[in-house]
Amino acid sequence: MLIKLPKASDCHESDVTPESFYLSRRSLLGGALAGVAASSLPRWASADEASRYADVEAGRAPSWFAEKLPGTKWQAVTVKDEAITPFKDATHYNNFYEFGTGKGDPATNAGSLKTEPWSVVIDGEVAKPGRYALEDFMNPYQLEERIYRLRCVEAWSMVIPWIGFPISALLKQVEPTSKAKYIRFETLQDPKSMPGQRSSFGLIDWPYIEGLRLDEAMNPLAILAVGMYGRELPNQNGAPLRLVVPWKYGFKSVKSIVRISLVSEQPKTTWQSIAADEYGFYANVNPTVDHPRWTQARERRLPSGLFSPNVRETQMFNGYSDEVASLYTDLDLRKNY
Ligand SMILES: Nc1nc2c(c(=O)[nH]1)N[C@H]1C(S)=C(S)[C@@H](COP(=O)(O)O)O[C@H]1N2
Ligand SMILES: [Mo]
Repeated sequence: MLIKLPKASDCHESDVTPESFYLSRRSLLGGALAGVAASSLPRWASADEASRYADVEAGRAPSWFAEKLPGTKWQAVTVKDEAITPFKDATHYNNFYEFGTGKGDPATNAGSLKTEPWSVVIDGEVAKPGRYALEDFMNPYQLEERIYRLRCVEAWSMVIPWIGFPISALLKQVEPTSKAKYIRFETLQDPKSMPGQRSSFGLIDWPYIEGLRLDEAMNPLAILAVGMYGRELPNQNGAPLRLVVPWKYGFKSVKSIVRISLVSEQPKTTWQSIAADEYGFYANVNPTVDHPRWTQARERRLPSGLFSPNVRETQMFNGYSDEVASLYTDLDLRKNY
């Protein structure tokens, strides 16, 4: 069992957070910051949250987020015995082609993304369609911290402490009709703020589209995230709202979502449209089915350098078999990659 569903008795932050990335609340409040005027603290919801992870750059949280954050169910799901990737790596080694194809481009360019105000459209096969301001959209949900592995199809991986809520809770709110079989997610399309969408060499037909089967979306591990490392999402990580499905390759986890549609047919996803023989709809992490250009048997766990590549074996469903394998018993995973 690699996921620890915590009982109060066995939930220790040190289980998932290596010493170097963890400052105890007591040492922070009693030590370095004691006597510092509250107004000079970074804009955290509270000093408590600032102490969860070290070296986290403070952002400008929207007020709805700051108000919700203290009620977060911390470490609702964790990864045992694996270090959390430093914030710096998780925010400076990104794929977000709307801001360029280089790994550093999103960190450099995503400042132009305007995340407030933000609205989300819910449409298609639902009893309650609508367009919601993000703060209203988020109103029904309690935030949970979910510490998940993220495995990119390019064979690198990280461990990221997301903050979000299960998609199953959203589906309960919007009430899919009996015709709804899939859920489709659409990223913002705004060439003015997204330089990658202005590029004339682009092979991508914007906006970026992803999708899940409805039963996959209902799985308790599938979340919509609004934060990470105890703060709101940085723009380069898909602010203000993104999908996180940890048993699938990273490209399924679509960023900066503006539209969520319940549909009866399997949506055509961005990467399928680019190269259907390389990127399938399911995209479950699978060490036994190689990508044409790279093996999926192993991965580089970031931070990874020339002299310490930090290579590890890739696990079936990225280590989440116990939770998700039952979704695929009727599927040939070689054909449905
Ligand atoms: N809209 C959009 N979403 C996207 C991408 C993208 O280019 N555009 N890249 C995907 C890929 S390939 C990966 S690996 C993850 C990376 O998420 P991270 O940068 O937060 O680690 O985002 C995914 N979501
Ligand atoms: Mo990826």
